[in-house]
Amino acid sequence: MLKRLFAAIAVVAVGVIMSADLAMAEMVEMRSKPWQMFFQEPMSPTAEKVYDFNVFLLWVEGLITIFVLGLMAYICIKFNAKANPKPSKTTHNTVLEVIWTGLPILILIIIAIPSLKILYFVDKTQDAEMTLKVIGNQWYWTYEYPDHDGLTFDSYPVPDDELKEGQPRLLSVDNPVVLPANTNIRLLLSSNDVIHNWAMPSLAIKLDTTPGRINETWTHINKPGNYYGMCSELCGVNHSFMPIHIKALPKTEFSNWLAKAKKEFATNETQKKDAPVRLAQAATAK
Ligand SMILES: [Cu+2]
Repeated sequence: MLKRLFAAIAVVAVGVIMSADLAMAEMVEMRSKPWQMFFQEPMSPTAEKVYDFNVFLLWVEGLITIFVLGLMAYICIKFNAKANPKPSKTTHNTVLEVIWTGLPILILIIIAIPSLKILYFVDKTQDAEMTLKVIGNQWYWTYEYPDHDGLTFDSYPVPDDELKEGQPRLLSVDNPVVLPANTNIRLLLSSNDVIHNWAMPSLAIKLDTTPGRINETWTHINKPGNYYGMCSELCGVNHSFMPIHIKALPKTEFSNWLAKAKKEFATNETQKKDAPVRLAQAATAK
């Protein structure tokens, strides 16, 4: 009897550990890795298109480079002074000139068509299920959820000496912006002071936040996880201390978070308002 009970407890324990493991495994972590040479894995429909377009461009560039290199090698060998002591005096060749003008135009058109297609795709919000407002400040981000009782909070970087286990340096923030995965999200970007840029490589978002105007784009995060990015417009002394951390949760967990966040940020006094000051001191002390 006791043996059976122990066995049952063991099975349950293993199950709990495995399910916790699974839950952990389901959260992807998107940021650049040491010695990474290529794009981060694309995690939104936009990022997939941008990734594929980049691969296509690399092929075009590669072929052009090989072609030009081949031509130069051919000329160097065939027409050097030794091999070709009596140079030709030819100055014009209509067919050649039409080809070397027409071919680059054709290549540019071939590149422009898919490029414009992606630009329109990125610009148009497809049946947005929710809206997130991103506001740049010197030097932190403010996030607003206009569809959810105007929930709003600030997101400050975590100073080096306060980093917890597993938090990446210069990418971690006190309040990550939490978003639902697999949801069409309209993004409205603006700024309170100078031009910042809200950039998230794995979602292929990189858009200026400009004071006095609203820039719009959208995203659809394919998988729950932690997504890291940073301000990508030189915006002042603490420009490099404006990380962006998106925590993408499954939809049900997102609504749980919303309920909690509405209470937590109701007074909005939990903010560490002195974080930027401490960062500024650290920056000038170095
Ligand atoms: Cu900035």
